[in-house]
Amino acid sequence: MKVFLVYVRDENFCRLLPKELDRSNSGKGRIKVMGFPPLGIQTLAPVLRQHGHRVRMFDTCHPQMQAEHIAQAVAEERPDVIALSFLSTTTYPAVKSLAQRLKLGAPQIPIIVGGAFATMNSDRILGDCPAIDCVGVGEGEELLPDYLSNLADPGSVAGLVWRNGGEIVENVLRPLIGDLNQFPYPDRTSLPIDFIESLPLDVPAVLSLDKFCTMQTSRGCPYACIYCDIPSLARGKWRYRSSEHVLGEMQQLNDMGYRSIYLTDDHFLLNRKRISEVCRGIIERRLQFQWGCEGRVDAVAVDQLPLMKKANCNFLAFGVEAGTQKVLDRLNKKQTLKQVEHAVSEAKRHGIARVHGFFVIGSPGETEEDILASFRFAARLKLDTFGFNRLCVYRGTPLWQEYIDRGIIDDARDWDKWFKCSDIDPSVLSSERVNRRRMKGYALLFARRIFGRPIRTYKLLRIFGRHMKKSDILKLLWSPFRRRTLTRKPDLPARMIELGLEEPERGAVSTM
Ligand code: B12
Ligand code: SF4
Repeated sequence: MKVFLVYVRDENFCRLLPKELDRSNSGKGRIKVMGFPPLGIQTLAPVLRQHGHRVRMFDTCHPQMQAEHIAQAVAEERPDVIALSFLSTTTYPAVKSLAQRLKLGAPQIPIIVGGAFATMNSDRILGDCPAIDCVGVGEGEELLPDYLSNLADPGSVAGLVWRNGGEIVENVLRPLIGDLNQFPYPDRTSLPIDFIESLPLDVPAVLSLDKFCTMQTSRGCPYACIYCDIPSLARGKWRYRSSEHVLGEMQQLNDMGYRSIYLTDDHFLLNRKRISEVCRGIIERRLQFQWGCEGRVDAVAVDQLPLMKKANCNFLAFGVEAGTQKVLDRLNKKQTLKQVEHAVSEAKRHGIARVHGFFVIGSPGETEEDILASFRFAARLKLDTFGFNRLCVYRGTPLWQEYIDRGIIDDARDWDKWFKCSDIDPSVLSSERVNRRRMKGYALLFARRIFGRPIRTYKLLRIFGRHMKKSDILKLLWSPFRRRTLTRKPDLPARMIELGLEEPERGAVSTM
């Protein structure tokens, strides 16, 4: 069968590399993009080929892979199935409009969608968008080939949610894949796109012009932070590929010339032994790339950090989240400030070049003083970079359920939205106050950095300065103080819209 695999992007998180930065040679017909590769479709393509299917991939970050081009390719090549892949709530409107367009041109070709948001909202999507014929819930490696073999009998495909006439049918849940080592490595060559190691921000922040890709060595996370839907997506399990399988892929990437790899694992740092095996393998094989990953501070196998450094790990991102224990506990983060300090200082002591801290502000119960405490805490830590985002709530998280229980969110009407907590929750400071505190906090943090650690700050700016214009570095430094304009702004819950409220009724709804 012929299958079109289309990755639909959130355009806030990718950019074409500006011409003036495009110094190295790309192959003929290839473009350069600052962003993350579409690992979902790159993973599924070779699996489908192994089953004997022909696959064509599209990624909407490519200027020649926009809705009209995909529609034209559908008309010319008449694939048997169109599979749309996307990650988050923010991309759903684009997926819907693409599905409608493709369906209009080729009503007989089935359209199946999958990915994190689709998994959490399968029945709602089918109820909402007639152009989409079915949703694949969860991992696609076994589900998609099964679906292709049973196009005439969708009822037999575990994990499929589909439309039987007017009725939405949810088949039995497909079990999680037991052995993640059984699949071929992702296809990173068929798309005519070279991804550049960069921060996908509104200012082009290119970190290196090295060949860059992402890789996933494990899936899931056993924790239950209230704002995260990974535990629900991965059913509370952490599953991993063997170190040999991971090293095989790393060897391939190394031989293909990749020199920068980002591990998109939800929690890479969970298993000491595995980290050790992977790192030793990288060292023994003399693999050339630099790599980075994310993880929890309490899991850092401190004794592995020297080995990680030796194995060319140059970036570590920690979910720090807050600088007060009160807020950490409210978020059910199950970590202490002491653990944060320890992990960050050990990572720096062992020479990890860039240690990043993810923070959230505007959490339930957080005061202005708590926000400032987070900035002060960040200033004390030896972090190289940090991001302070306002806490958001997505369907599938414990916080979403809490908001339903508190009467803030109406699941039936709000399911396809995402919210900044400060816009909807009366127990959260108003967005205006959060933003004001953030500006103050950033000013404090920058001042402490520049005057307290001038050499480190200079070195860091030099990393950015290698590929960025001075004016862009200034813009980047200034960006925390500017208002960001997202293509799709967060919504308000149906209840607030109905009542004509632009702010939650602070004090009127009970807090938990
Ligand atoms: C890397 C990453 C990013 C990267 C972007 C990656 C990219 N390609 O553009 C960056 C940092 C830019 C990013 C940004 C954002 N992200 Co993000 N991201 C991730 C992360 C950590 C890994 C994604 C990944 O590489 N997975 C590996 C591949 C192999 O998995 P996959 O794509 O899911 O594909 C598998 C299945 O889903 C399925 N599948 C996929 N497509 C299809 C299609 C069909 C037809 C079928 C049957 C199956 C199928 O099969 C694949 C193999 O099993 C995930 C967490 C996660 N575990 O998924 C969060 C995650 C997807 N992101 C999330 C969010 C919220 C965002 C942002 C909105 C954050 C923000 N507010 O700024 C933005 C918007 C992203 C967007 N829409 O493009 C949430 C989504 C929650 C939700 N309900 O919406 C997640 C789940 C994280 C979380 N903790 O909640 N993200
Ligand atoms: S935020 Fe991180 S630690 Fe918390 S549940 Fe999600 S993946 Fe796990």
